[in-house]
Amino acid sequence: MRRNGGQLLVESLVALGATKGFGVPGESYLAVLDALHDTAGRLDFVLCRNEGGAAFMAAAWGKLTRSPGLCFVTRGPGVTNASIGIHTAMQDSAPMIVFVGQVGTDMRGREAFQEIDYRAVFGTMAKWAVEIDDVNRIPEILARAWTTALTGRPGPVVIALPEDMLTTLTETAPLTAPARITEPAPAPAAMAEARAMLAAATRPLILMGGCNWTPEGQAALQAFAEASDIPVVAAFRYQDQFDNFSPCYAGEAGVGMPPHVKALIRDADTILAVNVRFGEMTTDGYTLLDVPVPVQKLIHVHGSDREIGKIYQPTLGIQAGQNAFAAALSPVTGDWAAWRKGARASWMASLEAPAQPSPVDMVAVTAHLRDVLPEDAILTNGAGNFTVWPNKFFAYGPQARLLAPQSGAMGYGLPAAIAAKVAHPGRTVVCFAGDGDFQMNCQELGTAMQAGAQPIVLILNNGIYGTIRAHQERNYPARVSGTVLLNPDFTAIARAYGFHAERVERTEDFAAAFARALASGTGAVLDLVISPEALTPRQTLTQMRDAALAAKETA
Ligand SMILES: Cc1ncc(C[n+]2csc(CCOP(=O)(O)OP(=O)(O)O)c2C)c(N)n1
Ligand SMILES: [Mg+2]
Repeated sequence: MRRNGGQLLVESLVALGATKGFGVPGESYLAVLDALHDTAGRLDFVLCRNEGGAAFMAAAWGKLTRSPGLCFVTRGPGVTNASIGIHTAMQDSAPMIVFVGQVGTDMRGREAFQEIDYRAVFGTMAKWAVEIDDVNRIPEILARAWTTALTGRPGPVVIALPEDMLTTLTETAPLTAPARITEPAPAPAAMAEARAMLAAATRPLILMGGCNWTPEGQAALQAFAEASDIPVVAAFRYQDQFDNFSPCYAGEAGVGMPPHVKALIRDADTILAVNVRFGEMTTDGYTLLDVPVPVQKLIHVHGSDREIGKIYQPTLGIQAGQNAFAAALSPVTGDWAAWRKGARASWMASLEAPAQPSPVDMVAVTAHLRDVLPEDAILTNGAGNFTVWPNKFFAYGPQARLLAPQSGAMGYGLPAAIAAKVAHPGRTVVCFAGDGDFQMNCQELGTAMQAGAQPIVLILNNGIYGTIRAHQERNYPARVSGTVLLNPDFTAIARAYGFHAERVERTEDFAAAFARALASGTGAVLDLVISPEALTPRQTLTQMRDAALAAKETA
């Protein structure tokens, strides 16, 4: 049977198991759009408003589903818009494939209209960037992209599709199924050594994170931690990967790291790091672990040889998939019960904070959400100080999920929430957004409306780019520059897109407003009035400024 390149690509994607793709159309890949006409109901094209939103949706899909998130965009301006999601998927180690239209091969290399050299531009931003020149090689290259996105350290792949290649007819058969690839399992000798190191420890710690955990792998790691009574810290924005209700869970090593988590990492004598990509967030700017040889004994387990030894020379490196590794663990015993208990108590205490100087008090709001959200709720956020609430004041059980970018990209939360709703229409999805953060991608409310994938959005509206204002007050106190926002009526915008919308001006009104949001069936936007003073849970903006002014005077 003869098909064109677009049909060969789309039929192969269906065979690989793809069910949704997020994109913005372009004349550069009409043959793909045409092939998608025939796969509605099997592989659906979710029409987005900006490629930045589409790419964030695909990146979030990859993180949520353990299958590559698919993004379809046009050349030049389309893919440059999408680059923020490619960068985010890379930093998150999330599986993703971006399909980009490319100018025809007869035009290439002349700086044709909207031409980009994808290998050069995305060669360092993505895990792999490739162009398919020969229509007959679509199945081969697509299969490699799928495997590349998913295995080792997962990540984004960019595939450029020249226009004439897509319209060329071919007899080549599409793929029929994904490759079955097992995770690399740890060698028994390495497991024995790891066990001996842990058994010899006095203050052992497990650091875990990353994508592609299976429920079995998570349960195995939890069973090991609990049977061995070892505290567990989650890497930056991966706290949903370990049951926070386990007596071993002790907090997140992320931005704004709580003092007790810093102390745990610094004072541990043996750290078992599983599926963790080390970075400054996880190490408090490389201060908790010395580069390149930490004082702590380090067992680093990762599926990719390129992560082990990248920054830290481990005492023992084990190249293995995290689920296979977890399955091979057997409990150790030691005299560290007080260490684990102390870690857990500190985390529990960190969920408390003083009443906030704000019309809507987020301490009360998050406490309420912990009570009322279903166990399988999905929370999302972009970047800003507001992220402290979903990141530090929520407890993620085994079914709850957090979609939050390790890249610190503003604007991720809303598209991620839409992708989550597309993946799981029946689950409650709550996006936390700052007023600045929300306006990075609020046009995607249109995508949500059209796809029938409407989450609940909480806008923490403080009238400022709070994070930057905080840095400003610390470094240049009382000199506010470029950080004050004049905001629109967010509820009017939300209503225009068919969402239920309310402005919440007092803490005591939140519970009822949230109940109406849950019941609305249309998705909802709650515009929460937050004082700029309540920028961090334990220090006001004025305290920040005063401390910096006082430090300047004594300097
Ligand atoms: C795409 C992008 N642009 C700029 C930044 C820098 N940045 C980080 S946080 C922030 C302010 C966030 O403001 P808002 O969403 O209102 O949250 P708040 O800090 O006020 O809670 C900015 C500008 C970023 N991280 N990402
Ligand atoms: Mg703000």
